[in-house]
Amino acid sequence: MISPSQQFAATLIAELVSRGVRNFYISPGARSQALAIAVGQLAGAGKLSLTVRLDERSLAFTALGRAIATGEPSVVITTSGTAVANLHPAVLEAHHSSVPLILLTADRPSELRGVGANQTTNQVGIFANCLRSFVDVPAARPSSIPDAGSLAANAIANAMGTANQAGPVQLNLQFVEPLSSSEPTANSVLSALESSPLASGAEHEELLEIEVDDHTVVIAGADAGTDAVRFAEKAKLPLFAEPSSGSRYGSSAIVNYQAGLLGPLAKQVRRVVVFGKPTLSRPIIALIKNSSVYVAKSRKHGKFDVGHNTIASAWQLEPKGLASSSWLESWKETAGSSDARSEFVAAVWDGAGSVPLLIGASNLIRVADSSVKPATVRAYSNRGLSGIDGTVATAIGIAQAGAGVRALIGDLTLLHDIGSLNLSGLRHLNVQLIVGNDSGGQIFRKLEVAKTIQADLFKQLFLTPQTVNIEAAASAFGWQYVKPESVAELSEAMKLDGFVIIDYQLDSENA
Ligand SMILES: Cc1ncc(C[n+]2csc(CCOP(=O)(O)OP(=O)(O)O)c2C)c(N)n1
Repeated sequence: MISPSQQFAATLIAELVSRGVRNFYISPGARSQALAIAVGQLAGAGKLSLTVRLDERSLAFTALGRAIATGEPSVVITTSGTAVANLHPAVLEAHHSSVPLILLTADRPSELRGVGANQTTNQVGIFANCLRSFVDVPAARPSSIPDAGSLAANAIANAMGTANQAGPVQLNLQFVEPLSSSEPTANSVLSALESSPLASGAEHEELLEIEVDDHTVVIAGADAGTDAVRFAEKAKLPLFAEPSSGSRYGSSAIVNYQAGLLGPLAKQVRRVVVFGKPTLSRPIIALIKNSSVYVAKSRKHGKFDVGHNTIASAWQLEPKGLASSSWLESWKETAGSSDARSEFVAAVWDGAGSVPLLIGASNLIRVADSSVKPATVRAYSNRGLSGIDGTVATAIGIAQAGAGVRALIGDLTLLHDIGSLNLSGLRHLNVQLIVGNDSGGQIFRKLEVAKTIQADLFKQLFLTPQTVNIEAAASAFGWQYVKPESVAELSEAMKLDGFVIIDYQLDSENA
């Protein structure tokens, strides 16, 4: 017997695959069983890459990491109810940093909403304004089967941003009994479809010339990429590039621009040209607010304008004029900062080689920002919302793209996503979690409140020190565990293969 549910699910998955989508992620559940059977069949035939994870929050962040590293949409499949809600953090991050995700959320038929049916909530609008597109798809029935081809084509186009910015899309798929059947197989449906390459995102020709002089600097925030480097080098301008900008290399990059901004040089800046999304330092935001601002629109982060003072923006910027070499040299005179933390971060950054580096959202990315040398490191960071959640899972997804990963994270960031250490359903990967372990959120020591409230209250409310036995956790989840005592031992540990936690002790009093 053929169930309409299976026929629809097999066709939808086959349509996505025939249009070049390869990376599928699923958590177990009953309502989504037809989709599970279809992806399982195509995975068995080598037509797609399938990852099964128990926890939907881990699942979605793993899918996000894969999509960040590949630029291709990841498909995330869940059952109904709270399973869907668990996708929310990753969906928000994908929305704010334009990562293509296609969510296939199984649901009960609409007539069961609001009447107390088991595992049934209103999944329509659950992600509110975070989606590029949403369709509440009625259940397939013998009399009517939804058009899977156009649903798949539109989902891919909207996720990839062929008309707009990339981001998450949701197909909320209602299913009625019988929820699955052995026929038709997704393989037989796929073999009858023509295959086409994945649609790519929109290309923008818009170009703007910006006059530059000895009062101009270039700021490269998250995902600024090579454009910022090209602009700065062509005009001989100082380049202030965050570690996850993809621009912290070349002859224009300034290591400790933050220190420079605290001195007299800052007063000479009148014009800034911004690429990507700068988020790491207050001096940079202050500089942007006090200058004439020109912005390169970013495929990932759109038009950055935190100071509401952008004079002009375009997709491509070209410098008009040239700064004198003394302007650039004067910025290079500020040395990078150096202490135990920056030595630790430098060892990870300098040893990155061709392995991608994911930097967690906390103190260590700021240490990197003020100290690491210009180098072509493939660095990533979830700067859409700068959450400390889902970082282990994001790292695993990046590793799945093929080149392994190292994640530089704080101890609370590890604990927040400890469930993602669960390796069941994952193949062998090279994933190193390099934990700067200073027992708590040392980033908060930089807040004004650290000086204004009692020390023990500050510790209880902000630092939130932890005493988890990370070695035992590593062993419970089947990860290797190493505890280097020096930077030299850390560099040795970074040569290990497989799933490894590197627990590096840092001072908890002097962050
Ligand atoms: C999901 C989420 N919750 C809370 C925060 C606020 N927050 C920012 S940094 C931080 C502490 C991070 O501590 P840790 O990972 O140990 O890094 P450290 O600052 O010590 O280097 C917290 C709770 C956040 N960014 N994301």
